[in-house]
Formats: sequence, C-alpha cells, structure tokens
Amino acid sequence: MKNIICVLAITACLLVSCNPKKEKEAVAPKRPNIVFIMSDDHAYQAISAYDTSLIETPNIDRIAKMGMLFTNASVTNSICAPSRAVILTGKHSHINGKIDNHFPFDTTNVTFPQILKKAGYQTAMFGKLHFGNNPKGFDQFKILPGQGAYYNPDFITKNEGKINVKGYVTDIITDMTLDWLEKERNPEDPFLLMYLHKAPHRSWLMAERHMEEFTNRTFREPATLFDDYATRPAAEEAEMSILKHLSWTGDNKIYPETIDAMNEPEIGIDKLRFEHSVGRMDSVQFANFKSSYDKVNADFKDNYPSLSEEDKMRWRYQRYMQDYLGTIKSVDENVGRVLDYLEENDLMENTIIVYTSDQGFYLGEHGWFDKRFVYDESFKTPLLVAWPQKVAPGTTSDEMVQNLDFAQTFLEAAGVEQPTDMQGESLLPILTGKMEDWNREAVYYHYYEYPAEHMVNRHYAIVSKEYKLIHYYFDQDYWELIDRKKDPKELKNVYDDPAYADVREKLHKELAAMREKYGDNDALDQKYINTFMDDVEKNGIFGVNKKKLESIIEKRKADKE
Ligand code: SGN
Ligand code: CA
Repeated sequence: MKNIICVLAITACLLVSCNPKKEKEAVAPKRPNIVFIMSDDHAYQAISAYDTSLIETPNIDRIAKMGMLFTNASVTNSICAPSRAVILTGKHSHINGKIDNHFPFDTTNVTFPQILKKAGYQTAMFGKLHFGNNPKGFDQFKILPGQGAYYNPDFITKNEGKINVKGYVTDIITDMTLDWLEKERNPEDPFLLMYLHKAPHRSWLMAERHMEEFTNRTFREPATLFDDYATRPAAEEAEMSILKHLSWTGDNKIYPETIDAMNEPEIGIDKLRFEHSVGRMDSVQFANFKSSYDKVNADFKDNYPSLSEEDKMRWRYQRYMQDYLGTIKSVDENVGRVLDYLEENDLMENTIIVYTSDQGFYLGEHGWFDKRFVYDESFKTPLLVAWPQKVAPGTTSDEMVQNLDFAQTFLEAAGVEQPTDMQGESLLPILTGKMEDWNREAVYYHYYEYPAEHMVNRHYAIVSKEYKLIHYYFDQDYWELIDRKKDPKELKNVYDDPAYADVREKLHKELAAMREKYGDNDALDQKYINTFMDDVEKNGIFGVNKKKLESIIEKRKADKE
C-alpha cells in the first residue's frame, strides 16, 4: 500500500508540480506562432483555391483546406512597398507616410514585429521587403536589395552584410527560412516568421525545371482582354497594355539577336533589361534557359510580324502567362516544403499560417499586366489563413477585410495590447466564427504613385460589396461609379447615370465620413503631390514618357500661378 501511494505521489508530482513547463502551459495557453507567407504580385486568379482555370497550386490550397479562404480581401493601396508598410504598421499610407515606392519607409513608425519581439516573440524575415532600409524588430533577416533578382541573387543580411547566393530566388528564400526554423529558432518561445517571395514579380523568370513545361502551355483568355476603356479615361491613359507596354527582351524573353536579325523597326531592343534578368544566369542556367526559349524565339521571328493586331495581343498574352505562371509553380512547391516542415515538426496545430500577396495583379483583364488601380484584380488580394487550433477547416469568408487588419489580428492572437492609433480591425472574430463582433460595410482605398511607370492617376475610393465610388484627382479630375453587382467586370462608369443619383449621393457622404475617420483629406493629398512632384522635377523619374511628364509639370505650374 505504502508503495502504491508513493508511486501515485511521484506520478502526480511528475505530471504537475515537478514539471514547470507543463505547469506554465496549464495556466496560460501557449501563444501561437505566426508564419506570414507573402508573394509579390500574386493574383488570386492564379491560385486554384480561387480559380482553377489557369494553374493548379495544390500546396497553397492546403492552407485553405486547413482553414479559411477570404474572397473579398483587399489592399488599401495597390503597390508593393506601401502595402508592406500598411501591413507592418496597421496604418493607412497617408498616416505611415509610405505612400509610394519612391521614398524610403520612415523607420520611426512602430511596427507589429517590434511589438511582438518586445512581448517575447522570436522574429525573422526572409525575402523581399523593398523599403529602402532594413526592417526593425527582427532577430534575424536576410532580405533582397530593392526588387531583388531571380537568378543568383544578392541578399542584405543582419549578421553577414551583403551576400550573394547561387541558384533560384524562390528556392533560396525557402532554404533560408527552413534553415532558421531548424537551426536558429528556440523551440521554447513562440515565433513570427515573415517568408516573403519575390515571385511572381516582373520580369517573370521561372526556375529552369519549369521552363519546358510552361513554354509549351496555352492558357485561356480573360473576357476583357480587348477592353476599349470607354467611360474610364484614367484606364485609357494607363501604360500597362500587354500589347503595347511589355518589354520584348526583359518580359517576353526575345533575345536581342533575334530582334536584330528581324529588322522590324516597331520591335525595339532593350538590351539592358535582358542583361539585368537573363544576364545574371551562369552558363549552365543559361543553356537550360535557351533549350526552352529557342523555340519561343523561332516562333516569334517566323510568325509574329504577320499576325493581326488582335492575334499579336493574344501571342503576347500567352507569352506573359507562360512566364508569370511558371514562377508561381515554384512558389507553390516551396510553400509545400515549409508546410511539410511544420507538419513534420508538430508545429501545425498552434501556428497561424497566412498566405497573401502585397496586392493582386492583372492577368490580361482590361488588356493589362501590373496593378495600382482599384479595379478588382489588383485591389483584391489572395488571403488564406490556417490555425488548426482555432479556425475551422475548409471555411470561406466574403467579409471586406484588408491588409490593414493583419497587425491587430496578430497582436490579438498573441495576447498583446493593440496600439490605439492602429487603423485596422483584428480578424479573429471572423476566423473564430464570432461574427457578432465584426461589423464593416465598406473599405477605403488610396493610390498615389503618379506620374510614374504605368501612368495610373492618383485616386481614392470607397468600396462596398455593391459599389465603388472613385475619385481621380491628379492630374485627371473626375469621378467613377461602378456597380459591382451588375457590372462585375468593371467596364462601365455610371457616375452620370441619373438612375444612380441616390446611390451616388449616399456614397459621397460615406466616403467623406470615411476620409474623416481615417484622417485623410485634400490638404494631405496636396502635400503628397508637392513632395513627390518637387522631387520629380529636381531628379527626374524612371519609366515615364518625357512629353507627358513635361505637360504635367507645366500644368502644375499654371495651376499654382
Ligand atoms: C518595377 C516594374 C514595374 C512595377 C514596379 C512596382 N518594372 O518598376 O512594372 O510596377 O516595379 O512593382 S520592371 O521593368 O523594372 O520590372 S512593385 O511590386 O514593386 O510595386
Ligand atoms: Ca508587388
């Protein structure tokens, strides 16, 4: 009897009081890890959990199967560095100051990783940041300088300075991520891991192993490939047409010597673009590239010049899709590697896994590539969130959530207080099915970078599930109203249609209230125009039609006088 009591006592002691770690867990549940996966320019049309018509992404889809797929997630400003600044600060661009890709991020902003680190999280970032400076609040980082390169990329690292790594960027960023998880992470504490791909950003250079498959594929065309932009003058002015604005060498991978040999004055050679991307390959990589792209070049030389205008557009669309989607194939494979690691190491259950993009992208809709507009394909962004312990598997939400909401979501999940000046909302009520705590009817959007590459006018908008009311204010000045239910392809501006007079009035009021709520206004818009234009007038700007720029500068001068 004595012996039995003794054994029981020892067992109880082992189970509870003699195991301080267990005791701690019994008191406070373990804080979740956060794996934030973001790619650059990944359109939701190119994720099979959303749309199976272009590509299969079985690994990214695993996140939706384990958790929640958001069908109405959007960004507040559809461009790279500003989106990242919104994500990190939980504040709109006009408040955090990173309104465009032009000026560096103001590092006096407080970011959620800094707060999590203070609260005891381990923090690491690998891949693309694009801030013009290094991230604060990270125990470890290895980031690409600026846009970074697809082949044999350089990295800026926290501990080793600048390094060069041989290989393909998507594989390398994943290797670094897995290395950190395996060798640097302290398994006792929760972690925040930001795993940020460069792909599928322009100029869409895929891994060698996918070139043969993707250069032989043909993809479906979008319904609006031949949009005429009637009723939308800002869309008409934009320079992001697949037919007119892609680069032959950099984007379409036509060799400078192919173009030389053709002697077609309309087909320009841009040797620098070719050198900057393909030119970084070593001889083996280049031989592999050529073995797939020689046939593309032969087809171009033999057939392209005699095609009709429409078929030229079609040809370039196929070329664009082959390369763009090819880069996504390796993103998907590599996301699979990270998910496998989490599974194999018992890290899945209490880890919040997010897959998103810094914004959406046009895959031929409106005849475009690139982003920037508040029209759906670039305003919306993919968002898949898994957290097996809390989020029911295979669920979908059509709530209007934004990249503005991530910071507060993560802070709440970590049990850390949310700074009162953050402007988003935690998504936990949606993720955990407590919809009585969620109440948002519409979101605010504001894009700034103009005049700049692709020439998308500055605009702000209110977006509800039914409508978009958009104000283009520099240098064009007019309003657009889109009826999202009746016109989901967003081809018709009904702002002046008398049938919409009531809707228009209501939305104007709501937009004014929203600008007030978020602290945005005409004076701020003007301030941002002035800082930008003063700099452009002094230092010039890349990728802008000189004549157009001069006319904007002249007009601005005249307006001032
Ligand atoms: C580069 C691209 C543009 C792209 C911007 C911003 N041109 O300048 O097409 O819009 O980046 O992209 S390229 O010929 O240099 O590739 S962002 O995702 O970083 O905002
Ligand atoms: Ca981007």
